[in-house]
Amino acid sequence: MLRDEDRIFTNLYGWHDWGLEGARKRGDWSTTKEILSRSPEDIVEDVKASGLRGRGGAGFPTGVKWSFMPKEVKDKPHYLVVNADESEPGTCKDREIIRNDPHKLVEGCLIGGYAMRATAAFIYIRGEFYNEAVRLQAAIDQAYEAGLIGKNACGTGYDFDVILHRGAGAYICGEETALLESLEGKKGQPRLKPPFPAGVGLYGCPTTVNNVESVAVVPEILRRGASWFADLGTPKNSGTKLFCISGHVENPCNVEEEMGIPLKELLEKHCGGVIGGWDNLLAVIPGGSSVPMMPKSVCDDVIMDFDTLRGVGSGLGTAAVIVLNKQTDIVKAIARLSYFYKHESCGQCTPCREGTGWMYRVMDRLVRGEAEVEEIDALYEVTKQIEGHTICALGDAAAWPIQGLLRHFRPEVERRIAARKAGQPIMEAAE
Ligand code: L3W
Ligand code: SF4
Repeated sequence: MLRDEDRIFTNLYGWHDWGLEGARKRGDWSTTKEILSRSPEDIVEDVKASGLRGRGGAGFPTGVKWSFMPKEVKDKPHYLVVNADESEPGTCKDREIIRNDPHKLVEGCLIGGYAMRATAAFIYIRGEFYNEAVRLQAAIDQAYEAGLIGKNACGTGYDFDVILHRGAGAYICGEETALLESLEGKKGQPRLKPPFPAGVGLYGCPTTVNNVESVAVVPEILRRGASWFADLGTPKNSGTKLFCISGHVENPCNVEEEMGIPLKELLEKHCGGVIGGWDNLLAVIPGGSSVPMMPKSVCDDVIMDFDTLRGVGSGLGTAAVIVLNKQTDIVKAIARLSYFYKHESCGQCTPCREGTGWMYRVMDRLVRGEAEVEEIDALYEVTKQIEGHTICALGDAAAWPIQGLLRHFRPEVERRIAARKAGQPIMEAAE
């Protein structure tokens, strides 16, 4: 269990002042000038040593990503871009940081930007987060007024701007290169990678795109020391993590916990447990809708970190834990996700554009049992044809929930088809 003194987000629930004065009382913006007196390389090495892995879904080591940026500024400026387009179903953690602890993000932008020799940070915030955008802009304005950012930031001689940009409601703009296109004023469609943003990013300049939580924890890591963060969690999965727990638990919530906490402990300690008790659990989607679900048998002993969850065929993703109990219509739930991915596909590549629509139409029929058993194999085959064959990860994300359904709950899908043919009721909950 995470000790209170190791908690980074001490205002997660907004019980205290979000503004500069409150943030300073919680330790934000203290010793920032000293941190900026260190060399950029030194800061990057510390972030590497902390073991921090990206909190936006991929879990890529943050310090390593920063080290991909050119070591000198030549003909083009460097940029930091913060991905605040939080749209992954189930995910609502960056929203709370922005609402209640926006100065952690602004200070993180300054320090991260300095470490990558950037002239500015662009924060791309989900368009629907209107109130959060207002709050974040107010925090940015406070930081400018106090001389913490802008010209001669924190009295260091370093000039650094923070610019907030609102998105317009497309999930795909959370993909880092679609986000860059959108920021440039173009249609938000992913670019082919490589080149990665560190080589060719915003306006063709070296750019690093980081998630809100990844950036917001950096000041605390540098203040408390890389080894403090590295000692929390499990090997190669260090630190604390914000978990967003939704679905069939007594008390859905956001909570900061140590990486590697057992799933059962997470749900029972913070959420009052599964509705109907642990034995009433059907499955958990542990990392936002884009990762495959885990049946209860896996949930019993699993711990919550990137490598363990990948090892059991799922993923930590954004750590948005979606709990499904035995009263869930699991086929309908996955069909709803299929609709989401069909709706959000940018349409740029054929397997995703055509495949997401095709998968949704089959899933929609399977909910009612209106299919032939042979179509189950065809559906699985189509998911395999999409997986790994598209420009961005949305294709995989659309395929994986269906693969998870067919892997773990195929008997329920077959039962519906048989029930339909026999004229029996279809909508029974799966066992
Ligand atoms: C330079 C190389 N840079 C990798 C960088 C790359 C990116 C990061 C990770 O997608 C996943 C996705 C969602 N030289 C590099 C390099 N990089 N090799 O490292 O890259 P990648 O491709 O592994 O992931 P990604 O494109 O960032 C993120 C999944 O997370 N997801 C989360 C969705 C989250 C939201 C949200 O609301 N926050 O939508 C959940 O599972 O499906 O697979 O920066 O440039 N050689
Ligand atoms: Fe667009 Fe889908 Fe292709 Fe991604 S996989 S680029 S969302 S069509």
